[in-house]
Amino acid sequence: MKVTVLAGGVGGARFLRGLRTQLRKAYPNGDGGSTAEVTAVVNTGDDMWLTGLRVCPDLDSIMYTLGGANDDERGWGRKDESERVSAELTAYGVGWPWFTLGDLDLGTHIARTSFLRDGLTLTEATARLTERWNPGVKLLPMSDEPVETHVEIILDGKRRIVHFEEWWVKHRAGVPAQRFIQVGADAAKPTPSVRRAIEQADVILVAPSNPVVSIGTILGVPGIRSALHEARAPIVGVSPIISGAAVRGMADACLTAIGVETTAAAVAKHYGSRSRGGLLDAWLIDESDAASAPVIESAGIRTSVVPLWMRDPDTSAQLAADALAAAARR
Ligand code: GDP
Ligand code: FO1
Ligand code: CA
Repeated sequence: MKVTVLAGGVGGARFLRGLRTQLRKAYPNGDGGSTAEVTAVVNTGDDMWLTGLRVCPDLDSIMYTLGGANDDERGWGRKDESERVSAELTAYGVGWPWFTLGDLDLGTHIARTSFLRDGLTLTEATARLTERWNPGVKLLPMSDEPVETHVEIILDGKRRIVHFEEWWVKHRAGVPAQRFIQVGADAAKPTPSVRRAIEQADVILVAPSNPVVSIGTILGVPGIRSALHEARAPIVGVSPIISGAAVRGMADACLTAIGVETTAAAVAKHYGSRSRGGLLDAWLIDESDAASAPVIESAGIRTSVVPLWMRDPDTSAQLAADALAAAARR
């Protein structure tokens, strides 16, 4: 059984951790692992060059979470982290003073940059980095070409275009976004591994990730949407919105910017039914949103009502089980 998951950072990571647990239970290999193969196609739109290093926030959130090294309280970066190097960089005026690269995390960025400078693709560099963490999931950047999400904002009356992280972290998404721009997307393509993961999957899951700047960015790589449309596997999405709110983080600011309401039904309609040219065959919504099921069904998307809060490893595994069950109900 091959499962392919479209994923952003924190929501993607928690969902993948649950999926890994669930597949070990449902398809045990007798050795604590699973005979099922999971491939994550990960957003790289948050990536940037910073202090001379290539930083890939979503890939790292997933790698650290599956490797048991993530700072789960903060949501990103390494647990037991220190920030001595970052303080030095700030003293030199290098990097973004509002964006902290921890000492252990910097090790990852230095290693990645070293691999890239040796001529490895980002896909190859990611494989080399993840070897050490034994994630039990194959991590694939959505593309080997750089794609960076930039945001148009109006600051002090002036129109400015800033990197997504500047809007997200420095401004805490508090300045309204006028639009998102995927710099480099025109020249980007899905890697052969991403194409294979989509074509050969038995099930495709859309993690409860940011619909605009995580999943939307993946779908913006020319060729990915059509590959998904033609895939033989059912495509099941999990709503990142519960009771009209982004569970963690500021996804509502992204939805507002593209004119989509912050509701499970509006996000489902935004993705669209695959039978009508969109993305989804089925959509999981929370029990608190059960009343919106008929409206989603009438948009041509089968709807399952289940608990969507990933409170801990058990609830995340149950959510993954529910997504797999929805996929089996074709
Ligand atoms: P990011 O790249 O770190 O912002 O992470 P993602 O794009 O993968 O996911 C962020 C989104 O995940 C948030 O905006 C939430 O809407 C969603 N999310 C976080 N925790 C949960 C949860 O427990 N359940 C559900 N259904 N969604 C969640
Ligand atoms: N988020 C913050 O709120 N503040 C930071 O200083 C910060 C540093 C950082 C460094 C490496 C990394 O991989 C992620 C980091 N994040 C930080 C998280 C990141 O900004 C975002 O939450 C994601 O990119 C959104 O997907
Ligand atoms: Ca992200």
